[in-house]
Amino acid sequence: MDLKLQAVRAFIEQGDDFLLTTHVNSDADGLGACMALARLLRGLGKRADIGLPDPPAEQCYFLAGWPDVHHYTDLDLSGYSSAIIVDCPSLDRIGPVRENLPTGLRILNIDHHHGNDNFGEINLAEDISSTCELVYHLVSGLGYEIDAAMATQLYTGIIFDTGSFRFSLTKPSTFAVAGALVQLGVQLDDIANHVFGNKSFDSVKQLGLAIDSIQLHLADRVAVLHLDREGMQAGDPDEIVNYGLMVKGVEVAVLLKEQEPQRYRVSLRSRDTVDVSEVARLFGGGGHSRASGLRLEGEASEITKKILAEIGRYLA
Ligand SMILES: [Mn+2]
Repeated sequence: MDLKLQAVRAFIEQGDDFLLTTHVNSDADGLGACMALARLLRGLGKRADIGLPDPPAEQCYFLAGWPDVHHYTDLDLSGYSSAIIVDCPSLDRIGPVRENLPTGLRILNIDHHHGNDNFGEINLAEDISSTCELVYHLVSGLGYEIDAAMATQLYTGIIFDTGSFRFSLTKPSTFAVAGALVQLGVQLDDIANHVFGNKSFDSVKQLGLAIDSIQLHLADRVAVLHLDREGMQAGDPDEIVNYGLMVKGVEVAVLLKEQEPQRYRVSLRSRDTVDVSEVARLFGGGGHSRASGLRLEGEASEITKKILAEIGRYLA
């Protein structure tokens, strides 16, 4: 792992005001990493603000620094000379924040997505469980202190992105980092309760709707779940797609989410054999080999047909 420690140290030492942001529809990994880095920078006497393209990931509400998480329009972006952009394979993932970045901004890109396009002055893109794991390696490599609050921010991102250490990108190093974070004072059960046991009544009902919609295709190896406009009223539930993989024999799960009339965000999850990032890229999306996403417009039945045709080519 090349952490480019000297370059990152210079980037931090030479900047005074840092903007931190992550992808649209932020999650606990991206936001946890932003929160940990903001805490680090403030501890060093720097100005560090988190400005997100849309509402923050709710799983992070209990973390230190939550009241300081802003929508980007609440900040004057022209006032920053440095930015740290996390958990994004490309700059367009930060949505409307991108057009509002000041010219001459120095960018540090910290990410763990396959196919990161190396935007930014310094790029740390590693094949690793989570951006939060990468941030741990970086902060400890630089020799900065990690307190219990920062450890909690990082641990939250790690358990979120690894599905509690279940997904294939979970490596021995992930457990080593988690062990170190527990040593630093992380309360495992408390975090799990906040992250996984804190859903609204409406979002649990939404899960029921999605499960009720499940259909199997391609010799029962692909599960498709569908939430229409009405089903989406409780919010955008990325993790529901994983329920498709609970079905025995299913290799790929697909969740269609109708965000605007006939405009869908589609989440893909793969158990083992299919690289769903390749499928997503065929439609202009992206992600990881086991978890990816894309957007398509049209009727749900047509979208399902198109995606199944491509998945079918990968299901040998
Ligand atoms: Mn991530």
